[in-house]
Amino acid sequence: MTMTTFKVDIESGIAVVTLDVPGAPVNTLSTAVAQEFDGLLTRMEGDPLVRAVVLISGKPDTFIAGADIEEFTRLRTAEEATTLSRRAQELMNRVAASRKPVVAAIHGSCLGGGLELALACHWRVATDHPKTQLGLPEVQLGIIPGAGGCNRLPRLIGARAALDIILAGKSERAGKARKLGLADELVHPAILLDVAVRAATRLAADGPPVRKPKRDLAGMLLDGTAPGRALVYRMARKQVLSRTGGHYPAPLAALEAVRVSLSRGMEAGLAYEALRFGELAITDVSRNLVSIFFATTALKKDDGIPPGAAGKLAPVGRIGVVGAGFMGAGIAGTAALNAEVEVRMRDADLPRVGKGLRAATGILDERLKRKRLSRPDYQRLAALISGADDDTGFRGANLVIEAVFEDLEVKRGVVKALEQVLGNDAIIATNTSTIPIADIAAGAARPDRVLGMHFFSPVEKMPLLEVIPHAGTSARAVATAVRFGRRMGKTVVVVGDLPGFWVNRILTPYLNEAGILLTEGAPMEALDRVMTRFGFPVGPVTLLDEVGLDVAQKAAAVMHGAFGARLAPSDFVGAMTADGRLGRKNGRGFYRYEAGKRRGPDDSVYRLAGVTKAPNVDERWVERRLVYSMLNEAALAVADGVIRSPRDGDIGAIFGIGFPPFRGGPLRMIDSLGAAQVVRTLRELGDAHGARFDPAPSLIEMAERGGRYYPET
Ligand code: 3H9
Repeated sequence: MTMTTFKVDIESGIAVVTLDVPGAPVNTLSTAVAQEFDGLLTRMEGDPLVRAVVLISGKPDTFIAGADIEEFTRLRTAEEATTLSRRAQELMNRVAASRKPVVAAIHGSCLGGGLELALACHWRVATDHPKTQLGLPEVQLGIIPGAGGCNRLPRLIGARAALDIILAGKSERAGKARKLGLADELVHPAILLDVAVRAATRLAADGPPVRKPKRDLAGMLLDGTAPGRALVYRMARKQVLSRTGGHYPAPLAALEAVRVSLSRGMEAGLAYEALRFGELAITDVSRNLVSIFFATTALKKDDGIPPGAAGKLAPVGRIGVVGAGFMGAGIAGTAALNAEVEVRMRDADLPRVGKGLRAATGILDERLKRKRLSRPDYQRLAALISGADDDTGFRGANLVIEAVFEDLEVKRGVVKALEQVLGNDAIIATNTSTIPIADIAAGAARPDRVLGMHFFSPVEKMPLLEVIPHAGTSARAVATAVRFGRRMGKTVVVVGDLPGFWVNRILTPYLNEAGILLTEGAPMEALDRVMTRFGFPVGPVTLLDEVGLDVAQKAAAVMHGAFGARLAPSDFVGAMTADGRLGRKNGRGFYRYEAGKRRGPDDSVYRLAGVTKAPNVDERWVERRLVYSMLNEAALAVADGVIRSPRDGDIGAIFGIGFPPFRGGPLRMIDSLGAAQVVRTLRELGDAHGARFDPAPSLIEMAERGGRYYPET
C-alpha cells in the first residue's frame, strides 16, 4: 500500500506516525485519509518491532482540523451521512481498542474529528502554545460530533464539562484543556515529540492508564449520579433553548446523544450519535452554516481586488486614529490588541485624548482581567498606544483612520489636514456609516489613497468591517485596508460607494418599518420578540436604543435624502430625540434603564409621538413587514452593484447585523423562499402599506426566469 499522508519512523519500539496531508493547508480526516489510517493501524498491529505509536502532525499550526467539511456538501441522504459517521466511529474504536498504546502529540488546532481521534488515543500530550486549541465545533456547522465525541468526551471529563464544550461548539486553550483532563501533559513545543515518545514507551511497558474521574463533591453529585445528571441535562437544555431560540437543532441532538450514551452505554450511544449526525448533516440549517464557514474562509484570502493588482504592499507598522471618541478608541485598542501596531491617537484637546486613551487601553484591561492576555503582553501592547492634541507622531503612520463627527465638511477638513503631514504612501481611511466616500475624497490632493473603513460598534466585539473604495481609490489602498482589517481580526467585505454601503443600506428600511409600526401603536416589546424569534440577537427597538437614537435619526435622514420616499423614516424617533432621549447611552430610550441595567418598555414614549399603544399586534404580519423590507432592499442594493457577490452580502448581513446564520443570509433566504414567492409577498405588503414595498425590478425579473443568487446545489 502506498502512503501519501502518513510517514512512519520506528525507533526503539515506538512508531512515530507523522500526519501531513499533501498539498493541504491543514490536516483533515477525509475518507481517503481515514482509509489510509485504517491500513496503517493494521500494519502497526502486525509489526513486531512496534510496541506503541505516537501520532503527530507535520503541519505547522494544526494537529487535525476535523473531518473534511467539503465532503459534507456532497452528502445527499441521511443514510449516507450516518454511514460516514459509523465508519469514522469504527476507526476511532479501533484506535481505542489497540493493544499497542497510541499517544496523541498535539500542537495547533485539534478540532472536531481531530479531537475525537485524540480522545480515542490512550494518552494526550499538548503544547502550551496559544495556537493549540482543543474543541468540538460541530454544532457551529449544524451537526454533532459524529466520530464518538458525544460518547468519549463525557466519559473522560464528566457530563457537565463535556456539554459545556459540545453544546456551544467551544474550543479550549491547552491550559484549560489540561485542567479539564482533556490533555494529560502540557509541554513546550520544542519537546513535544520527546515527551510523547517517553509517554509511549512508558505506556508500552505499563499498559494504558486506568482513569478515574477526578471529582469534587459537586462533581460527584452532578456527574456521578443519575439524578444529578438528569438535573445537568435539564439545565443544559434550558440554556440551549434560551441561546438558540429553538432554531438550531444540533445542540439539543448532542445533548440527547450524551444522555443516551451515559444511560444506555457506549454501543447504544454510538448508534444514536451516528443516526442524529446523519439526520442533521443534510438539513438546510447545516448547509447554510457550512456555506458560512467556506465563505468566511474564502474572505480571509480575498484582498478585494484582482490578484496582483496592488503591486508591492508596504507593511503597516504604525497607524494614526483621528478622533478619540468611542469609535476612535475602539479602533485604536483593537488595532493594538490584534494587529500589534503602534497606534497614535489625536483629538482636539488633551482631556479628550486622555479619555480616548483610557478607553482604548480599557479593551486590553478587559482581556487581562479575563486572562486572555498575560501581564507582559498587556504591558507590551498598552505601550503601543499613545496620543496627543496635535499631529506629532502621525508622520510615520502608514494608515490613518479618521473617526470624527459624522459630517461631510468636518471629514473633508480632516482629510486635507492629514495630507499636509502624512508621507506620500500613507493611506487615509474614513470611518463613516453613511456618507459617500467620493464626497469625502473630493477635495483631496491625492484622492486615490482615500477610502472608507466602516467599523461597527463596539469595535472590539463586532466581527465585520466594510472597506469602501470610491471610483478613484487605488488597488494598493484597497488591499492595504483589507489586509489591515484582517489583522485587526475582522471579516472584511469590500462594498460599493453608495449611501449606507451594504449593512446600513439594508438595515435602514427595516428600522424605518419598526418606527412606522410604532406610530401605528405596535407594542415595542412585540416587535423585539418577533424578530428575536426570527433569529436576530436583538429586536429592532432594542437595536435603536443600543445604536443611539440621535445616530439612527441622522443616518435615516441621509438615507432618505439619497433614496427618496422608499426610505422615508417615521416621526417616532424624531419625537424621541426632541425629548432628549438618546437610547441606552443616556439611560433614556424606548426602554427604561436603571443603573445601566435595562428594565421594561417605557410606554410614555407613545404619548411623545401622539400615539396610543395597542394591546397586541398580528405578529406574523409584523415579521413579514420587517423581514421583507430588508430582503427587498438587499435585492435593490445587489442590483446597484453594492456588493461583489451574494457571498459578501450574506456574510455582511450575518456579521454586521446578526441576520440569523441558520437562514444563510438575506440573499440565501430569497433563494430558499424563491424569488416568485418573495415578489408575491411584497405585492401583498404593498397593497396594504404602499409603494415602499414595490418589489425590486431585479426580483421580478428573477422570478420570471426562475433565477437565483446562488447556483443550485
Ligand atoms: C467534524 O469533524 C465532524 C466529525 O465530528 C464527524 C465526522 C463523521 N474541512 O480557516 P483557514 C480549510 S466537522 C475542510 O483559512 P486558519 C479551509 O477551508 C469539522 N477544509 O486557516 C481553508 O481552505 P482553502 C470540525 C478545512 O489557520 C484552509 O483549510 N472542524 C477544514 O485561519 C485553511 O483554513 C471545524 O469546524 C475542514 N475541517 O484556521 C474546524 N478546516 O485554503 C474548521 C480548514 O482551500 N476549521 N479547512 O481556502 C477551522 O476552524 C480553521 O480552519 C482552523 C485554521 C482553526 C483549523
